[in-house]
Amino acid sequence: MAFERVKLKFAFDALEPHIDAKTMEIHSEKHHQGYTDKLNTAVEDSEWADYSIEELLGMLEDLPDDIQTTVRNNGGGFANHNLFFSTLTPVSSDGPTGELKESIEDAFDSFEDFKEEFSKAAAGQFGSGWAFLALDEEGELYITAKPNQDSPLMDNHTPIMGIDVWEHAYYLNYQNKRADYIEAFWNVIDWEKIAENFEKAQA
Ligand code: MN3
Repeated sequence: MAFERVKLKFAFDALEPHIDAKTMEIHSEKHHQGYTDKLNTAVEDSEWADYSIEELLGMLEDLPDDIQTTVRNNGGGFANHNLFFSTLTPVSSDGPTGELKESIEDAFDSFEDFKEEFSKAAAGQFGSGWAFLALDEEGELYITAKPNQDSPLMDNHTPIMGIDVWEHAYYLNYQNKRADYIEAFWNVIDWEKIAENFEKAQA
């Protein structure tokens, strides 16, 4: 079965003024769709189409040379944007609660410290890429930045939250001011969905 991208649960303009409608539309309908289409084209009619995206990205070096780079870039883009778009919401709460909150405080001392470290990773990623909150093989939370469309899935870790810092994610509204976009991102995070990702990753 072909890979299908996560669709937005809200209107393109629902995240304004934090993320503008045009950016959401192009990002979701064009960029994310483009990664998805290219991933599907690369694996169609092959045994690789039967694997999950998590499996494919976790075994990149086992893939044939002629599709490895395409799966890395477009499979990575497919997975990263599924995570990104599924964890955005127009009705964001102040932050995590319950077990996720406790685990974040255990790992980063406080939610404020976590926020600061995550924002710093996103701001510090040179050029196009992402910052993630992920679980390692021990189930420990950590923050990492990755270039291009690379993902913690490529280390067989599980990302539960991510911010896209490619210019296509913010340039229309923020131009060169990536820090302002990162600051605005904290207003549109779906903490319930991230808690759900956290729970699944631990299982
Ligand atoms: Mn993007």
